[in-house]
Amino acid sequence: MNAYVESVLANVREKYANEPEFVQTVEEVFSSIEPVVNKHPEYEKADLLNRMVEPERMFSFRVVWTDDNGQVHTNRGWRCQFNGAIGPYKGGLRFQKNVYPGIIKFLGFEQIFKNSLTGLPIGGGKGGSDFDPAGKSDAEVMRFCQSFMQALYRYIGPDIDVPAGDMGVGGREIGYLYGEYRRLKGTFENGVLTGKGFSYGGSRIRPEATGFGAVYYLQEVLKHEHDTIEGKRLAISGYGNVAWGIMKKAAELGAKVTYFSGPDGYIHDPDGVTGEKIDYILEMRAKDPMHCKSYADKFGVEFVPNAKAWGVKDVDVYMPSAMQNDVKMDSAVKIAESGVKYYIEVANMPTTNDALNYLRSQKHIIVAPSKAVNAGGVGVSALEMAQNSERLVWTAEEVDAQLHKMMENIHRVSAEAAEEYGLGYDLVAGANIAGFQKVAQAMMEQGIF
Ligand code: 2IT
Repeated sequence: MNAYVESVLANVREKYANEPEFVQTVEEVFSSIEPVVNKHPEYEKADLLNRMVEPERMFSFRVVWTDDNGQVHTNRGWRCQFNGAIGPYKGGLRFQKNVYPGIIKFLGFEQIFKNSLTGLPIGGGKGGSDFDPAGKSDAEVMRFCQSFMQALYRYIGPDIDVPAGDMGVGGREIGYLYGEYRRLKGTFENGVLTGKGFSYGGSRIRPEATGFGAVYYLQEVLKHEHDTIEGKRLAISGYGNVAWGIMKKAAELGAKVTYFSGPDGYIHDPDGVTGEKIDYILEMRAKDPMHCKSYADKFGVEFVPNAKAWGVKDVDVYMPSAMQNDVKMDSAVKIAESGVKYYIEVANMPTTNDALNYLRSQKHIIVAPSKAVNAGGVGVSALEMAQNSERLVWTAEEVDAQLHKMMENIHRVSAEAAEEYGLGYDLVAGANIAGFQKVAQAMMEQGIF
């Protein structure tokens, strides 16, 4: 181990012992970039790595809202402006009961390297709240979003920090957030948020972008292996927006999602989620984000309660697409034993570090990291920003073509970075190295701060 990297990791482990998800992502990224640090001794003198793990700015705020019965509630909100070296801070907002600074920081740290990989000028940021959207009425969500934006609006802007959605924040929430921003600022600065509705500056393909991008990335991996997507059976987790995009693009390209899951268990649909079933996914998600069993009832397929599909053998690709630390060591062992060749991470940090390293050590498995695979989402967000600043609207075909090119590039630069450092076809290390190099160079060139 490089002594400088080792000392930074020790520092992070000690200082942030109460933020385990953040420690986990720093360990994951920095274990890959050792060869780069070996090659650049000047990084230590500039203390580049300790600077990188400290957000440029992070703040918390009070979010007070009134429910439909007149009861007042107080939640916490955060925004982490992690690294702005290559562009305005960019990253989603997560509204979920379990959100605390460790979650915001892990997501923000991942976002730095992911955004760098897109090749577009966006820095890394993330935000959110411990607000629990479950069971809230539209009016309650609106009041919450308005209050959230009242606290945040002074600190964001199209050239400052551009939030978007993440778990618990979709088109509806972005609409309320943007409405409040516009009302408070008195300007039509729609480049301040992405994931907007099309009627007020949203981009075509943004709702599909993360899922579509993941499938385009998968195609690049398959191409590398002289294989094709045609006929491939995919086991994914989750049934949210990202899962929906994967289902749609997979079906379009002659592949199919045969397993997916929710918090209540998993669905096995051997015919694949296609046609009207894809539309039903959206409907089911909007109605009940906690249960997917109704899909099995409606379409007469198997539902296995309280279980995940990790380890099933009748698939070709695994794509964890639900949430962080979804795949732990026990699942990783089952995945390896299943004989499936492709393990393509989609959700942010879906694999614990021990499980990820175990899978990477299996010769018969190709592992692709989420920060590359899911980068199409934020990549199209950057295209939305470009359209907003141009005051233009691009067609779905134009956006999709750019997304496709972006994913090819991300795969290529990752593979090349790994190759350059003698690591073979290591997409995990390659993505970390490629993402890191650009940010490191920008920070070195901009002086010490
Ligand atoms: O994790 C992510 O990349 C996102 N939630 C999307 C961020 C964005 O700014 O579109």
